[in-house]
Amino acid sequence: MRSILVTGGSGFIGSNFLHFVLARRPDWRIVNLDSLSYSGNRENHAGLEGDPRFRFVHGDINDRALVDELMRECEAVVHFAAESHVDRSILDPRPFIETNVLGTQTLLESLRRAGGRRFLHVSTDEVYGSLPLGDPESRFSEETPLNPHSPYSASKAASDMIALSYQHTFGLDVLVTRCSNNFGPYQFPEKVIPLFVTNLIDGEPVPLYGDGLNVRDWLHVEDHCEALLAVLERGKGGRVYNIGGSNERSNLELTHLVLDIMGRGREMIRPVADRPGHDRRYAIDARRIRSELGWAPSRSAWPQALAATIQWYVDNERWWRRIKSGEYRTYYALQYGAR
Ligand code: NAD
Ligand code: TDX
Repeated sequence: MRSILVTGGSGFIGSNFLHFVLARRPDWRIVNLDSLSYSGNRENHAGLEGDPRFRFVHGDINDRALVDELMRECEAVVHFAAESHVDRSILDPRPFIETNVLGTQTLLESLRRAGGRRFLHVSTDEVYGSLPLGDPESRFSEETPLNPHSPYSASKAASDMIALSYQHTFGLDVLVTRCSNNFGPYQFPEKVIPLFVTNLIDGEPVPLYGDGLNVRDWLHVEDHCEALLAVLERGKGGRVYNIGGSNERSNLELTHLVLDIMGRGREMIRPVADRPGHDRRYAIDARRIRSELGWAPSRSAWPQALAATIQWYVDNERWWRRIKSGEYRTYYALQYGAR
């Protein structure tokens, strides 16, 4: 039996990873350490709570004593825990430094003391910065220099480099993955797809930033989970792996598709002031993970995969309505009220 420590497993991608792995590796045990910040939700893994292979620990990755204790029990760490929303990092960068930078270093230090464990650091394409719209062939490779622009991506780039420095200096078995934008079930409804879908269910307009021409490369969360499992099991220590869907869409194209699938008209678009420092385009060159580990996305094709995700939010209204009725309202007023 393999024993894995997952951090941030109560969030969007982490909770999908728990379900994905326990369904495919019946002899694995997973401990999920999560502080249940605004985006962490125990309901995301309620179906696993009675499973003897799963344990939830409510705690912070900056709690060194707790981390040391959990580290002793496991053979590998998959590190998702983070402050993950660019817009929140513009409102208040501090928690991003505390969790993404200091929290990651706390885990690495504990790993260094324990020795002999694999550490998979889950990162993002945003660390590479932004690509121009006029050069559609340009992509981020693993050799592209890091050039982050938001407090969020700067904190993730810092944590990537600290993780790799522990590999280089102390010889730890560290891997870094950098993935493009994910979509799928259990995504916190302040990220663009669940925000737009749930607004439309409520008959509310969708706030589109700037000219809507910013491009993102959309990957289904289960394709991301499959890539992470491949890297965890077969990746080469010390390596960075890009993960992407080759599914580039402008925000305007995405918005039109969501409106069409939901049978709503273009009048539901509310153009709002742009995000400060808004990165123009992300696009991933995923040739390394394809050739070394044989991974390729199989669940991300649009419009079917987007329609299935929209249907999940239609079918799981209770899940998102509880979130949207809480602290979320204060955030929404602050973020969009005067825009
Ligand atoms: P999320 O915000 O949905 O989940 C983050 C989780 O981390 C939450 O459960 C939260 O409670 C937990 N957490 C936050 N601070 C913590 C702390 N100090 N201690 C313990 N737990 C803490 O985020 P997500 O979208 O699932 O992203 C997960 C990871 O994947 C992040 O590292 C993010 O940078 C990366 N990533 C996300 C995307 C994407 O499109 N969402 C793409 C590429 C990479
Ligand atoms: O209300 C909105 N209107 C809008 O036009 C929101 C919330 C977003 N947008 C635009 C901004 C982006 O160009 O949609 C695009 C996607 O925005 P987000 O969902 O906030 O994601 P993004 O900023 O691209 O970052 C996401 O992908 C990379 C995740 O949140 C990160 O954690 C991940 O690293």
